[in-house]
Amino acid sequence: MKVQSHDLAILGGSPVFPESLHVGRPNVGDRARLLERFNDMLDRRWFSNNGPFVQELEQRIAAMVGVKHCIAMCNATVALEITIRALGLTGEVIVPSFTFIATAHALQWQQITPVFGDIDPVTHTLDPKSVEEMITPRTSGIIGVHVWGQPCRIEALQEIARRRGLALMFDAAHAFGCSYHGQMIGNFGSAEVFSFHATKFLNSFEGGAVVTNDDELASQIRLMTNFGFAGYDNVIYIGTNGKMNEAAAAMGLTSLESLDDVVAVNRRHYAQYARELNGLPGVTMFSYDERERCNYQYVVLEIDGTQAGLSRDQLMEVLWAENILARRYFYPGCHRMEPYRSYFPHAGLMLPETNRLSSRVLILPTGTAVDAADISTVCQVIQTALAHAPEVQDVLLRRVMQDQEAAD
Ligand code: T4K
Repeated sequence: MKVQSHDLAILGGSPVFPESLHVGRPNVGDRARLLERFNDMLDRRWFSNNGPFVQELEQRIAAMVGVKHCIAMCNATVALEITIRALGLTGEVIVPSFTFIATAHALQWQQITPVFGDIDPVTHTLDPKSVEEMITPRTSGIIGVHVWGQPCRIEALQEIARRRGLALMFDAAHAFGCSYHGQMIGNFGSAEVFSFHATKFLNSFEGGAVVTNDDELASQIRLMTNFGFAGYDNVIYIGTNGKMNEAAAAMGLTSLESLDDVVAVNRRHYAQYARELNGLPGVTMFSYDERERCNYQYVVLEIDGTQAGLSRDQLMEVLWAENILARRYFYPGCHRMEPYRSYFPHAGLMLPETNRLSSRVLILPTGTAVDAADISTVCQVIQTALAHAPEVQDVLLRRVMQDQEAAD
């Protein structure tokens, strides 16, 4: 299908997709196997509290990542909260602002101040130089985020943490199945946290896990995840309820079994996007290191509005008009969301790269819910819109003026 300028919905045509094309559609895996597992679970009448599926999932993840301990949890946000607490973090902790809000909230939720470091424009992860600048006497730790599954500058962060006596952990929500210098993500810092949310590479509907090689930390986290119970009627620690249930673990196991297929699809889509968008002025695709293992779960564009002729937000309007629901992760940055915006109104002055990237980044649909024809259509919409940027600009500016008049 060739998309001409008069076909563009923003210029009066009909949307190319009659139904929404989402970023983050879950991968389903082997449905029959999942239902079989649900039946087993129902027959067993064991639905939660360290059931056999949870134990199997933990063992298989630990083996795949090559870590000593895996503690499955209800989601990555609670997993972050528990890990932060188990590590004894207090005062201030340095995190990127360019992350999902959960990274910052997991700290603030327990009265620890997230101090936002800037990012490296190449890796989109914490810039070690900025981390150094943010350290104060109140700093107790650093949380690096492997955004898009792209590993942080791990050695540099390790070196700072060691030299300054700080704890180091990683939010690896995006990075299941990824490696750094040949070693699987999950082995770095004191602990790493994966997300198995529906939109993630490995999905358990909702879920997450903490992985660590530290025996003591692992047993503390396990206790905290189950109210501090060390056996019936015996609470030996403060805890919460972070448990993964059996239905989630059944989905997690089924998803784990289809990961090779999912990564093959993601990789093919990533290569197709790279090919079909290649050479478009002002459009750069985030590229993954082919020497490492990678899940290719995110297709990330960076739009330079001056060169492209349309800003990221304008291009997004074009795509949404076609029912292509591209996303602006992680706009506008945690520091410009509440409560941080009110707490630290000037934080942005220290975050030029975060501000720049969050105004330029656009995530496109991938995964098993889209096919090669969908991707070609998405790419053609982008090409046609940019080739007719002045007309598109005109329509969008007129819309803004009309909206303003209506508001006055
Ligand atoms: N750290 C980082 C770096 C993270 O990115 C995240 C989560 C976390 C920590 C916390 O992990 P969890 O506590 O969630 O385990 C989505 C996800 O909800 C969120 O898990 C994820 N990061 C973030 C990057 O993306 P939203 O605000 O985009 O959610 P939502 O509901 O708009 O879903 C995204 C898209 O997926 C939609 O376009 C629709 C589609 N979708 C979603 C669901 C749930 C489906 O098609 N089917 C579905 O079942 O945050």
